[in-house]
Amino acid sequence: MGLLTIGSFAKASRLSPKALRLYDELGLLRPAHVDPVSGYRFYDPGQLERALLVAWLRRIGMPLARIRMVCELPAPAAAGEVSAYWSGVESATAARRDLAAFLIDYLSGKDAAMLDAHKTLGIRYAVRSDIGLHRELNEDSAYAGARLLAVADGLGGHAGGEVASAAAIEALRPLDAELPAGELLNALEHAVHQANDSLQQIVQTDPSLKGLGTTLTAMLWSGSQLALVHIGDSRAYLLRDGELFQITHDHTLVQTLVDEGRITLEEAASHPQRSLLLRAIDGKQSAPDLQLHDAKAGDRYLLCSDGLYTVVSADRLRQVLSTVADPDDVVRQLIDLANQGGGPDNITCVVADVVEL
Ligand SMILES: [Mn+2]
Repeated sequence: MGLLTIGSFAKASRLSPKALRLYDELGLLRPAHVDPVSGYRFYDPGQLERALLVAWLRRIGMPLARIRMVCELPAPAAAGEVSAYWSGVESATAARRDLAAFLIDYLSGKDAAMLDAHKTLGIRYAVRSDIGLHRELNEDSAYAGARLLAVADGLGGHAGGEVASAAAIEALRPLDAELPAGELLNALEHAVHQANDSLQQIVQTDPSLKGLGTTLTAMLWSGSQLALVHIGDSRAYLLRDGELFQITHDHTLVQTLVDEGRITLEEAASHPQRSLLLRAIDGKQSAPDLQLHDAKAGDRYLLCSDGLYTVVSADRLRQVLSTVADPDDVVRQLIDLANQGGGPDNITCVVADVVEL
């Protein structure tokens, strides 16, 4: 079969000639031949598959630069890339859905009515961080105040981890103040960007710290609303009505493999690359997950670094969280459990009870 004109190829691929010209300019799909005199583009029928792939990827909203990358990959790797792109879309959509739900309530006047009803909600909290039994430094940092709770787990070694996690907490600290509920997510996102900027500056000032980074999982309260920001593999859990829910999603390679059905949770626990992070605040770019929740009296939240949950099972966490009343006792017992389990890593826990004052 001979070459197709751009018109016939457009018809066969259901892409417009205008789109085909754009893809050519972007290097996504070069014509098989361009007439040197007329400049007309001609396509090989064998290019149809790639054209369709480009069209499908466009339809799911993938940016052109990423499409170019996917097109160059062998099929299994391309499948993984599409899957990763789509989880990103879903988590961004979830954050927007929560914000939209909040705005609907807010604009319907529900929030004004609830403000009074919930003025009496507050939190009782405790925080504890422990070096564990095998590390020379504690690279975790944490914060707990009346409106802000945060855990950060630094990475990078050579004291870089400590510096990074402390910088993330420093960027958040000013948020522990009265904020309107509508500003919680913006404030958290802004603080993450500031943390990212300050890591960038730290590395510029001291290049030996290159490679430093930190996880961050933090919650901010206002009235009956609670906003959560999360990046990396520290976690937030909610204990409600005796059940324990993990409300953050680990940004790790193994979690992605589990999500894609390639390995089981049990295999993830012993995977050689189980600590490999796909996202962190590292001074380059930071794309945190953001969520909004309704606070309810009786809820208990746990924020922790991976030094806790890799050693202490979810069952055991639930048991302690649901039977020990005082947050101070809870964090102490959880850290003891992690150390009894070998304490391979730094362990940091923040526990907060939502209470009627
Ligand atoms: Mn850790």
